[in-house]
Amino acid sequence: MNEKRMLGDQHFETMIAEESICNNENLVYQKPLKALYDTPMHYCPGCGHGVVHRLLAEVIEEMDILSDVIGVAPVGCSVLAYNYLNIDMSEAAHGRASAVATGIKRVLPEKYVFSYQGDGDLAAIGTGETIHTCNRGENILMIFINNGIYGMTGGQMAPTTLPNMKTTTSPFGRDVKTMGNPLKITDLVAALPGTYYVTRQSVHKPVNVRRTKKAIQKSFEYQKEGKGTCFIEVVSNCPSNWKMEPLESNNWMEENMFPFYPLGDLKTPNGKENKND
Ligand SMILES: Cc1ncc(C[n+]2csc(CCOP(=O)(O)OP(=O)(O)O)c2C)c(N)n1
Ligand code: SF4
Ligand SMILES: [Mg+2]
Repeated sequence: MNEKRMLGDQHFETMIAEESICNNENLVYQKPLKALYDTPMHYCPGCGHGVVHRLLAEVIEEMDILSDVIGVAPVGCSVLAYNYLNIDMSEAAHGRASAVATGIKRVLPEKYVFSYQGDGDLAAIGTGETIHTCNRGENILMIFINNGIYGMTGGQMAPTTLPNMKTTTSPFGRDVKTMGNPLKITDLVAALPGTYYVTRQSVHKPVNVRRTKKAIQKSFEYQKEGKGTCFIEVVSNCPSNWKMEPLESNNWMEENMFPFYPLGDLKTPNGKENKND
């Protein structure tokens, strides 16, 4: 008996159907395998970090700048970004990614340079570096993943944690009277003269994925023109430390994070603020 037939008719038919659609003419989507290693990522299911890595890889491949781009990884859940992106990358001490990126860009101005940081990294320990990099207008792209929490270290309160949001260090919810107000650092950097393009996006739905990809692409183009600092905040989730299923975390993010951190452009070259629909 034919070996495939032994698998059962239904399974055999599925295999035949898959074979007939998996060809180049029907290809609509595939991994950007030049810029992204073909390896599983360590991120928790549903986490936004992996999507942003993939978008970076897609843009880098499509712009054909694989050998011309240098990334700086943070300390945080995305500390291993260099294990996933097949480009030149450097690690930075906690909070210092934009300072390291500044140094790289100044020594190698012809390269496309980006830093990649979480909210604890960029808006807590790295606040000084962030503000001064943006104020100096360093010609780099800064990517900021805001999940409102210290993900890697077990879910402590971050500067971006929402009022009343529970974390391991605010178990009864963030009390702004004693713990301070959440820091909207993207609004701050948008007000600085050195930033050229500042936007806040997300990657939880296809339309948002496309907008974030476009923002990355535009930022690299502006960098080529020497325009100054481009800053992309991605409002993201942390299903594990929010203690939610992935879908639930995305719904929670829409209901709670987006009203506080509205999506859209905060600073554009034509001077207009564009809020997402
Ligand atoms: C100087 C220093 N202080 C503290 C730490 C501990 N630490 C590692 S990651 C992290 C927070 C990461 O949170 P975030 O930047 O929001 O990234 P996420 O994991 O949420 O993506 C902290 C406090 C460290 N590694 N080095
Ligand atoms: S702990 Fe949170 S931020 Fe870190 S990989 Fe898991 S879901 Fe993502
Ligand atoms: Mg975080």
